[in-house]
Amino acid sequence: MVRRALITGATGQDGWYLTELLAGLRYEVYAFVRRTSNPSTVHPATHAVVYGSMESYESLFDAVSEVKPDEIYHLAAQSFVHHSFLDPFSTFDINATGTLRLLQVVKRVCPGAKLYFAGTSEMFGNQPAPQSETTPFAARSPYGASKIAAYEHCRVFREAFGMFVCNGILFNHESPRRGREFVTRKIIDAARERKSVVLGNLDARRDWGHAKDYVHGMYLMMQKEEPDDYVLATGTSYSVADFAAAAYRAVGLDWRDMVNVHYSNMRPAEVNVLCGDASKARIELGWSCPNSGLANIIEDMLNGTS
Ligand code: F7E
Repeated sequence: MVRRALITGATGQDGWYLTELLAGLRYEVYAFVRRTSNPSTVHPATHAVVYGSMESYESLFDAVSEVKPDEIYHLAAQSFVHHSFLDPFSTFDINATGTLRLLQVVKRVCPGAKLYFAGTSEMFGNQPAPQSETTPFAARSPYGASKIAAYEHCRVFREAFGMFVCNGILFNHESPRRGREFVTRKIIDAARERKSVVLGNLDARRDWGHAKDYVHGMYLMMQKEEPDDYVLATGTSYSVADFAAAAYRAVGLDWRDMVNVHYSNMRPAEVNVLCGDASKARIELGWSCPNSGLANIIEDMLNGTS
């Protein structure tokens, strides 16, 4: 029997690598995308595109009814933290209410399907590192708050209705397909062109992994008999300044000559240090992150090889 996977947010970085992985495992992959999406961002291994948006219950209902997926990977989100301060309403509608719409559709149409929810380390806010599945949430942005609301609904549907819903709590993960608004891509694009870059907070520390490793973790979570929550992280954090220094060094430049700071890139509230403990995923899923060293991520992003 061919397994069918439906991916919301299929046009993003993770959707690309997940489609590649699942199609390679002989899944029929269905991409749930907005009509306004650029067709070139849909992976060519996609079996079919179904149009809709997280804001529309009806479009979700139609998509899930048509595809009847075995596995649903719910990656769609307004994922840019900075933007969430400027537009908290659409962030909440897409990320929190959108997830609730999907949960309700799955409950009605195919309650036996497995569902993966893309939770995030932003839910931890400034809780002391290392953060794990037992660390309490304390969001610092409308984005983080919207993801906590979605996460809680996933947990409630799992407990109340016995649905198979996994929550991945993923720390930052990057690749050549990372969106241009995120700091790693911004630095890499500038370094590749040997140009200077204007950034915000250089002291923030992030636990950066490679998206390829993280989509594999999503898949592993969905192969378990019982749904659960898992942190995916490398366990090492670097500052934004560290990342800039390493990226410019890789092209033979000194970051101190190339990086300027402007307050417009600062956030009203910052998450200072994210560094995850992924022991549970390593032990229970056999997950590892071989592509995730900082040097490898920078090389891969500079060369745009994958
Ligand atoms: O910022 C600082 C910024 O926008 C990283 C999303 O995938 O990962 C991502 O969220 C850090 C922050 O990612 C600039 O203040 C300095 O401390 O690349 P970012 P993020 O906010 O960590 C989590 C896990 C998600 O779930 C999100 O969806 O870098 N920073 N200067 C800057 N950030 C940006 N974007 N631009 C700057 O100029």
